[in-house]
Amino acid sequence: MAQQGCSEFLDRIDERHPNQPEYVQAVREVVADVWELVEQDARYRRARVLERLTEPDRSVSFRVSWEDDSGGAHVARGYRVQTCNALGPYKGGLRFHPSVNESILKFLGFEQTFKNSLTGLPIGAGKGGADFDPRKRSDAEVRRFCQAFMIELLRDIGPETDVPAGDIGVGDREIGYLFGQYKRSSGNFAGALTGKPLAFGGSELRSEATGFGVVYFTAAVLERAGETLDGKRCAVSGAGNVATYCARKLLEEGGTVVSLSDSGGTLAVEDGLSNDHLDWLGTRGRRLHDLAEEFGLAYREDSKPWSLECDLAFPCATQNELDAADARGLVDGGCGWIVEGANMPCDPEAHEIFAESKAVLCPGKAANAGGVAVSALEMSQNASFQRWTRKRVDKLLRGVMGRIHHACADQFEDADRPDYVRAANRAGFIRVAEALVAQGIG
Ligand code: NDP
Ligand code: 2IT
Repeated sequence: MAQQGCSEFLDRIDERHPNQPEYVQAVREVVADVWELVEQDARYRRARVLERLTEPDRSVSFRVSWEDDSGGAHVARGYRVQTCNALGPYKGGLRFHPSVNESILKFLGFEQTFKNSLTGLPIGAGKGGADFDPRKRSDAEVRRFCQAFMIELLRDIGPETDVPAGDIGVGDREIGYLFGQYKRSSGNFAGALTGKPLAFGGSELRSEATGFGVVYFTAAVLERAGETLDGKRCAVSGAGNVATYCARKLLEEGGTVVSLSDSGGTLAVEDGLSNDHLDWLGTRGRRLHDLAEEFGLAYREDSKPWSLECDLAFPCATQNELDAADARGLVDGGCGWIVEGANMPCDPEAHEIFAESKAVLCPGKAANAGGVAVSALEMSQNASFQRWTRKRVDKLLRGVMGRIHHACADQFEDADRPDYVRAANRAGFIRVAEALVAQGIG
């Protein structure tokens, strides 16, 4: 009966969200793990908690017209999905990438609901962005795009309503331009965005927070298994914000980072990357193949890092980047832990392969929550006109990642076979479900 109810619910999700495969994938993964909680609690069923969580509160899309350096006009599509504000103001990043569409933003907002709940901080969930590609544009073009985007987004955000931040293609530079336009148009110097540069309202460690948090979470997982990162071989994908700060912290903890990657291929470094490599890459616009050329390293075009020998794998690029063949390669090669720095990087078939193996999969909604957690700390600092030290923010970040690990461990049904995916889904769901019940139907 329970199974039938669950599959009928998922059939309705398919019908209500046609042509939105990423969204349906994210919902299926969570619903499978929390269905039993809903079955067991009449309050959740009466309040239609699952139906409400799977329908975003509000979703807007808007035209963004902007001008390139030669005076040519362009039209992009911008979005903001306000997923759920049961726990606090809508909170989540903006993504600028040509692949952006409503399905991807709805999936990211849905994941964000459970992630933000797991942090224990007062933040709801949302996601936004545009199908604009900043990688191919000059600095002036990026600035004009950000200004045009913010003029449209402005009416929907604010420090107590919805607080966007960065994601793929949106870093310090873009947040700076977006904030400048928000401030000019609204007349308010308010914390309506996080990830701001330190000079004007940003928090210490926000840039590093997601990657560092991934490693703090990993250290807790390994500690529980009686292990440490020291001497472990770590394959990392991506070469952006999350991947590079994850790699930095892995080096600090004694790990050997055997790869980074981007949409063109993989930088494979048998003896491990060094801080010098990461320093060189840190300069805006530098690419992995240039790094390979500069230091005489191997860049393998059109390949992923998952065939490299490793103890841990850190997919930190994008959704569904790791498929069944990759998962099989990792498991057969003896990889023991897969820690998701990106959102939903492992596809459903990869999940099945990991579940049937001894490998432990740590889901993004737990492992990569450090970024949004420090965003929430930035909101606190802005609201109280304070600026905290790096040491204080780092201590708070470590505390949040440790508590997320505890919240997961409390949910394990078989302590010898920790299922972090199920545990994170359930722990994240309970807090937000209780809030929805307590706040009444609406
Ligand atoms: P960045 O834009 O800084 O970097 C993205 C990296 O991933 C680039 O190296 C990019 O390569 C690569 N990449 C992007 N799309 C693809 C693709 N389709 N195939 C292969 N490689 C790709 O983004 P972030 O590091 O901020 O984000 C990475 C992931 O982490 C995303 O899933 C994001 O949602 C998630 N995340 C980010 C947080 C943050 O605070 N920034 C917080 C939590 C999660 P190329 O340059 O060649 O496109
Ligand atoms: O996916 C994510 O958690 C982010 N992109 C960060 C969101 C935020 O509001 O800091």
